[in-house]
Amino acid sequence: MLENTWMMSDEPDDDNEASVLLQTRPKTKRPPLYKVLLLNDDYTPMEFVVHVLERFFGMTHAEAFEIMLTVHKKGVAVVGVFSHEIAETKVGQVMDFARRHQHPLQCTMEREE
Ligand code: TYC
Repeated sequence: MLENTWMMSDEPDDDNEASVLLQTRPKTKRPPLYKVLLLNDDYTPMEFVVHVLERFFGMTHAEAFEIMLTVHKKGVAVVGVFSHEIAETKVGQVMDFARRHQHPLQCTMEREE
């Protein structure tokens, strides 16, 4: 690190010339992505879920029906993968829309590994 003994600092020294030169690979880490999940329940009408998937996730009727059935049978399905901000917006839109129509539909997000 070529740090003089009189520096006595425990902090990483980014401004140290040797450290900068040793940084061969630029840090270009991409931001994490988030899965938006739709959860099954016993009360939300199937047609409502299909409508949600068409309206907020841009699916065709056939795509939306297929995903709705997957959630109905398996309990949960990923309905899209987005940046943190977009995922939060989608979850908010779905939760708002479901609440306004008094359906217990649940939508959540989860960081993708
Ligand atoms: N299980 C619901 C019913 O039988 C349908 C449903 C599907 C509800 C998907 C929620 O995310 C859901 N009416």
